[in-house]
Amino acid sequence: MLKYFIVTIVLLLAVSCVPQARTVTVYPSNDSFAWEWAPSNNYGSWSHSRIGKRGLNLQLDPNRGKHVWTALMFDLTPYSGITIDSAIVAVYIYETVGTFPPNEVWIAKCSDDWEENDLTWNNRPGYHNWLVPPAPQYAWWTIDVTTWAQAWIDEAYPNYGLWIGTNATSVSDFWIYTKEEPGTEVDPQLILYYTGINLESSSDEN
Ligand SMILES: [Ca+2]
Repeated sequence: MLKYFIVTIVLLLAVSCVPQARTVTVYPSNDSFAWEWAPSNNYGSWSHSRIGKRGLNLQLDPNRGKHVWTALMFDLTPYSGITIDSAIVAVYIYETVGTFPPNEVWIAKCSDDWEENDLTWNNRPGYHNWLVPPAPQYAWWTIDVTTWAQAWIDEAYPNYGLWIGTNATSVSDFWIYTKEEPGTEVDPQLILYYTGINLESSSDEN
């Protein structure tokens, strides 16, 4: 009997030491949008954010809208030292105007710091960008940011967050929730996939 007990304990220890594939979900520490139409306005406390090209009133807008970009920042300092297998940004698109402009929407690392209650179009940070896959409607839009997330964790690149924006010429408008939306079910997320010990997800304080 004792032999079986010892064998069981050894097997349990062996299994617990095998690295396991895990995920951790990080919610934004800052989120907002910047709108070329109202370039000195701040939207950091709003419960939604936007990506597109839109005016206040399409029929009255001689320029057929102005660009609007979403800014997201995720605090990764609790995860210092880990090596991730991959990372995705996920935002829930709950409203759309127009069609997603192919090859004109991008995700970008912000090149300077910003705060959600201060960000405007006029003071927006610069960016280093790449194009992203088309967004769905009324569904999660996921974008691979593995390389950037590992660089932020390693502090190889300053973590000033990212933009999701467009330089599209056609009118479109994609709406997502922000961390100000109650609960976390539809908040923007950075999901880290890694192998190792269990880590705690962040909260959004709302
Ligand atoms: Ca916000």
